Amino acid sequence: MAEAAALRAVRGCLAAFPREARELGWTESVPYLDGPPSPLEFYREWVSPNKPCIIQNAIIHWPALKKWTSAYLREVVGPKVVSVAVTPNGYADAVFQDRFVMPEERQMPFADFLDIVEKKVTSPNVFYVQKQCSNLTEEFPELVCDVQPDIPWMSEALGKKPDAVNFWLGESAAVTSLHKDHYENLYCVISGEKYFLLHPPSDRPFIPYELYQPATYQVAEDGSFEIVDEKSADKVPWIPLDPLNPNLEQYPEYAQAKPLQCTVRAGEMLYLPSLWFHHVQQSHGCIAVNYWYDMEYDLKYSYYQLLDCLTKTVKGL
Ligand SMILES: O=C(O)CCC(=O)C(=O)O
Repeated sequence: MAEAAALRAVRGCLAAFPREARELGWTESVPYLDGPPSPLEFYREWVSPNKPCIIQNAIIHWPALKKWTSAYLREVVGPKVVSVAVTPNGYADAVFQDRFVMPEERQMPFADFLDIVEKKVTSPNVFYVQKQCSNLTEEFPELVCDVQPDIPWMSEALGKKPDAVNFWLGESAAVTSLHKDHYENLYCVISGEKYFLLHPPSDRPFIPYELYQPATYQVAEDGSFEIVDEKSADKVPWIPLDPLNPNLEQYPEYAQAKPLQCTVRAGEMLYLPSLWFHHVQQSHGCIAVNYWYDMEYDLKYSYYQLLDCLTKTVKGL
């Protein structure tokens, strides 16, 4: 009996925690800075308190903003074979049919990919250059000189260089499902717009996770997609919920979570702090580059682990 009462008390604390954290820390919308901050200021005002912001006038001098037209990209990287995530529905790395399904990683000339994005060639599938793992430097080194290899004030603030610099170009139907990671993420939009839906780490008690069999999309001979299990791989914990259309009958706690939504426009940079949940969409053909700086595995990380562990325990996952 005493144990049941203790469990109820822990559940109550977890349910109250997101609101308490919100009242202390977050605003209703993502604030704007009108220029790049000093390293110390950025660390003190944003990284240390783990708060997102949109920084204007930080990348407007980058040649990429003017140079990265379709014609230029075709000329510089058109013939190159690059990795493109292909899915039938726009969801790569997402829950589908009770599996965690990863995209087909198709190797194709970049110009063929541009033909699809520009609708010169039609395809029923959804294409997204989103390989991560520093695909800007690994797959598109010809483009690095049009941006920067790192963001100097961030590298100075954190005392390190980014672990990865990624290039993103995709169709509007390509969606990145809600997830979180351990990077301090500086997300720079070169052209078009990105649409972010964010939850602070403190919303963890309201965010459902389930364990899923990992699987990959594979194209069959007739061009249709099969979902093929990665049999030897461990199950993957992932968020099944679509925050734009949440199934509140199945996940009633999510009704209490309050997402922040923001649009990041060409020439702007979003600071997306580590451990924040994010769901990402874009305007058709949007191009972006982001910098992943590994987070500090400090007390913030340990507290999040505790919150995660308590949430899983009371939910029985
Ligand atoms: O731009 C996207 O589609 C996803 C970006 C993302 O999830 C990340 O950088 O962690």
